Parts: sequence; structure tokens; C-alpha cells
Amino acid sequence: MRIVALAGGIGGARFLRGLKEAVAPGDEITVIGNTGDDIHLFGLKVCPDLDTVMYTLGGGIHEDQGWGRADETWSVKEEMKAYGVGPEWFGLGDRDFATHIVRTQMISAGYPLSAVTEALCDRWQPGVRLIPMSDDRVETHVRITDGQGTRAVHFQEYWVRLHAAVDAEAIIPVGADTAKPAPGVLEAVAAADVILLPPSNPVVSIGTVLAVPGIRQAVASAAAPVVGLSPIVGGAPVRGMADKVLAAVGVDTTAEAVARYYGADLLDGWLVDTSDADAVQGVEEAGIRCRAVPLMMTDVPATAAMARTALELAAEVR
Ligand code: GDP
Ligand code: FO1
Ligand code: CA
Repeated sequence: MRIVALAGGIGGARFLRGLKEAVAPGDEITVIGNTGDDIHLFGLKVCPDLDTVMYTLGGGIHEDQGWGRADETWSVKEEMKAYGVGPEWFGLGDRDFATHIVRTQMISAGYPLSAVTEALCDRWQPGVRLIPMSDDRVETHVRITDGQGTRAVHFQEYWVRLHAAVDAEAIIPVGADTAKPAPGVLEAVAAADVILLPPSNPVVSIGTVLAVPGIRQAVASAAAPVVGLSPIVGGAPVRGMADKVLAAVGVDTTAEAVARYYGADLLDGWLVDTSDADAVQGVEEAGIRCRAVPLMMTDVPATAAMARTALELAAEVR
């Protein structure tokens, strides 16, 4: 079976670890990764969501953080601080720097991001094919108003430095409107037997992937059933700032509202947590098959059970 999953960072990666356990030998998983979180720092291109998927599935992730490397040291970061060269608020470790150096070196040599990602994955062997949503630069910015007035800040500054403390007035995936799907993306979607939307951030992760012209259309018109899993449990994100960015796009922070945000033209099935069982009827009325099952990714077996249920629902709605 050919499975395609769109993914952001921590939530997507954790789901994929369970999906790998749930599939049969010979099944292929292609991950279309979000690059809207990418940030250029110290002359290097950092791809947080691609790296979180690669490290998590490749066994190098810092498990508690969900981002960055395990067994990290911070000498380079300390030296940059000693030189007074910022920003200090984004935690880049020594091991992680190596990934960004290799990536930036290959891009400078003319390789597209998709080829670079493939090369980095040669080392990590994530067990899935990881393709960036686009080889073109897309960077999510957030419009905010605070003591310094109204301005746009990079998504990473909004989340990591400002902790999403101020409201997000608008989410702007800069470059998305002229970006092209990376090689292999549309082909993988067209050839898929199942397409999954993991419990990633619906706006700045899945939403950004879908904002690349051609991708949403391809997923909506694909022969494969499309099944998503709610990242909102009990009316709140399990972690992160999904509530803030959902508000920016006028969507309530509920399991039902997110399904409607994706749309019945895109989604065939939707899994909500048992605590949101009251949402099932509303989702079904929107024309999307819906089931309430445990959706907390507490460990790999629990996540594998979620993935199995998603695949079962896909078979039902096919
Ligand atoms: P990020 O790029 O690191 O923010 O990761 P993603 O965008 O891939 O996923 C973030 C989303 O994962 C958040 O909106 C969380 O609510 C969601 N999430 C994290 N853990 C869980 C979980 O155990 N269950 C569910 N249903 N969602 C989760
Ligand atoms: N998230 C943080 O909350 N604090 C950090 O200092 C931080 C550093 C960082 C470095 C490399 C990387 O790949 C990811 C990093 N993240 C950090 C996570 C990053 O902000 C992700 O984009 C979030 O998980 C939201 O998508
Ligand atoms: Ca992300």
C-alpha cells in the first residue's frame, strides 16, 4: 500500500513513528514536509519541521523537546553569544549545526532542497520518503500588534521568542503563492492508496503545505481517501500554539471546526478524541465520516493504534 502523509514537526513526526509500526511490510510511506517554518540564521538554512521528522524517525531526536538532537552540546551557540552575534533566542546545538552546514553547503552548490533532504536522510534512514512541500523558499510570518506597533515577525520569532503571547492577527506564508510543489509531490499524491493528515498544526503546518499551489487541488481530487486526525483534544491544542493561529484564520479551537476548516471537499474521514465524541455528529453533517477514538500519542503503541484506526476509516470511506 502507498501511503502519503502531510506533516509539520513534533505532532506529525510522533504520529509517523506510530504509522511506521502500524503498516505492513512492503507498505511505502511518503511524507510531504512543511518548510514554512524554515529560518535563515548565521548564514545557514534551518528546516525545523523536516529535521524533526528526520531526527524523530531516524532515532536522533531530543525526545522530551521533540525538536533538535539528543546528547546535544552548545559550544557554538556560546561562542556566537561571546561575539555578540544574535539571535540568542533560537536554540541551535552543535550537532544540529552540522545538519544546517551540510544543507546550506549543498544548496550553495546548486542542489534543490528536495535533493538535499534526500541526502541528509541517507544518513538518518527515517524509513519513509521525506519530500519538502516545495524547493522554493516559503517562510511563514505572523502579523502582530504589541508595544512596538503592528508588524510582521517570522513564525519562529512569534513562537520561540514571543511564546505566542500576543494574538496572531494574520498568518502569511511568504512565497507560497509563487512556490511550486517539489519534484515527486504531485506524483506521490496521485499514486497514493491512502492520504493522511496527521495531528499537525492545521494552519502553519498542514495549512502551509496545502497553500503551495497545486497541492490542495491534488489532494482533494486524488483517487485515494483522505483521512485526518484532530490535533485539538478537549477544545485545546495538546501542545503549541494552534489555538492562536486558528484564531488568526477565524477558526474555533475545536475538533469539529478544524475538520470544517480542512473542508469536506478535501477530507473523507476525520478522527476525534473520545473526549470530543460530541463533535462526531457535526462532522458527519459536514459530509465527513467521523469516529471518536483515543487520540493521545502517549507512546508508540498508542500512536500505532491511532494510525491503524485511520487506515481502517480510509478503507471504509474508499
Ligand atoms: P510542530 O511543527 O512542532 O508544531 O508540530 P506539528 O505542527 O506537526 O504538530 C503540532 C500539533 O500537534 C499541535 O497542534 C498539537 O496539538 C498536536 N499534538 C501534539 N501531541 C498530540 C497528541 O498526542 N495527540 C493529538 N491528537 N495531537 C497532538
Ligand atoms: N522550539 C523552541 O521552543 N525553542 C527553541 O529554542 C527551538 C530551537 C529549534 C532549533 C532547531 C529546530 O529544528 C527546531 C527548534 N525549535 C525550537 C522547534 C521549532 O520552533 C518548531 O518549528 C516548533 O516545534 C514549531 O513548529
Ligand atoms: Ca512546525
